[in-house]
Amino acid sequence: MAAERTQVGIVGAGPAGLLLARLLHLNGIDCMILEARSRAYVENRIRAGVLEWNAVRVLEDAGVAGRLHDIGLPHEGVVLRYDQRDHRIDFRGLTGKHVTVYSQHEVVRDLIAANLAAGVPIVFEASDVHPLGFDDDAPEIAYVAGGEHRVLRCDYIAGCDGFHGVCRGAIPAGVLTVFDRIYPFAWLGILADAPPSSHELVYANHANGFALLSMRSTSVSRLYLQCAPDEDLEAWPDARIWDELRVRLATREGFALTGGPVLQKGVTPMRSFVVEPMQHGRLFLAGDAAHIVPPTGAKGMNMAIADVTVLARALATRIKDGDGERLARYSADCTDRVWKVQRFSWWMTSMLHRFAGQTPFDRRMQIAELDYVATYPAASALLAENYVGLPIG
Ligand code: RFL
Ligand code: PHB
Repeated sequence: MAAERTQVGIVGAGPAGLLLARLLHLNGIDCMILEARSRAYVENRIRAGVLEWNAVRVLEDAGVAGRLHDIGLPHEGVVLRYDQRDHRIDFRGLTGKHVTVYSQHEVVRDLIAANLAAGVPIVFEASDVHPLGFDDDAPEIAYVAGGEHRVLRCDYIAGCDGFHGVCRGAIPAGVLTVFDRIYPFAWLGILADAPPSSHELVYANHANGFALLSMRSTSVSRLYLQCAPDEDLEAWPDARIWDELRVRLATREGFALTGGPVLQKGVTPMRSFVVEPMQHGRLFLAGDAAHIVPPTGAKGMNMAIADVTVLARALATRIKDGDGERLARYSADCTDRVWKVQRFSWWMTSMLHRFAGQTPFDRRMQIAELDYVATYPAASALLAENYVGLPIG
């Protein structure tokens, strides 16, 4: 069996694993990434699209924000649409900050390029990945690559392998406490070759259910419709999707939604999930491996970025200065922020979706809440402050 050695073994080449590797490398720490999928697969996986203000600062400091600033779209507000009327939340005016619309797969491409250029090894298509020995002082990751059984010996393991990865499950039973909420709806999402019909994202609360108008560029739209968790995509030919989007996004002023060829279609389940602690022995969980949020607040990728920013600092202090205090506090430092972001994502989800069994009273409460958020500056600021992102670390 072939054996290799590094300081930090990272499982997963999503935003969390790739950014952690980049930050560790910049701190002079050796690491290696093991990724189950191919490079082409992870570079083309369409997911998130909104970066918080501080997430962009982290990517700038990591030296990977060149393309982000060239082609990313700065957004200084979002629109809440209810009762077929628009109410803009002005991020710039309320917080002095903005968010940036830039696809997650572009972030992934930038990070892969930077890591490979710096000589950080990434093993794509690694199978049978197993983190071992993290309970004591000899962590290692067993895996198979190119048909060969290999073992990566390391000082620390970072579990950045997403919600369906192996690291969380490798922690012995009884160590982790799971907090979980599954929502009784999902999102049917499309990527369309159509210029966005609004300059800013539109979050619409409609009696038929939630709709979101988002974008990936000035020529590609990303749109979502609330649907059933087991929605059959076969029942949604493109024309039906556009018709329903037009109903849910309609305004009294006659909002016109530009359609176009649908490039991709999918159903995203909605879940809030947190495990505590985000660490056991020398194994540290980050990003979706430790927590997921419903996408209504656009927070998943941003939380992954925040976690590994904290983790990279803590590992660097431990490895370079011999001071393990930050590393010991990693989980506590992250979960404090994680729960606030969970609260925001849950609140946005509750305020904007249609719930089965909703009474006319419940519906009026939702509209009153939206109206309060849209019209009282203190309430608008609450949304804006969370949307542009809470401080990291
Ligand atoms: P990822 O991106 O899932 O990466 C994990 C990586 O680990 C690999 N892996 C393994 N590798 C080796 N061995 C194994 N056994 C492995 N098992 C898995 C996987 O192949 C993968 O490459 O997790 P990470 O890095 O924590 O990043 C999290 C984000 O991807 C996620 O939170 C966001 O995409 C969520 N999300 C959004 N987040 C935002 O911040 N803003 C948004 O606007 C936003 N919109 C979204 C979203 C997620 C969506 N979907 C499809 C879930 C919109 C959607 C529709
Ligand atoms: C997206 O563009 O995919 C997106 C934007 C905002 C969200 C969720 C997803 O809240």
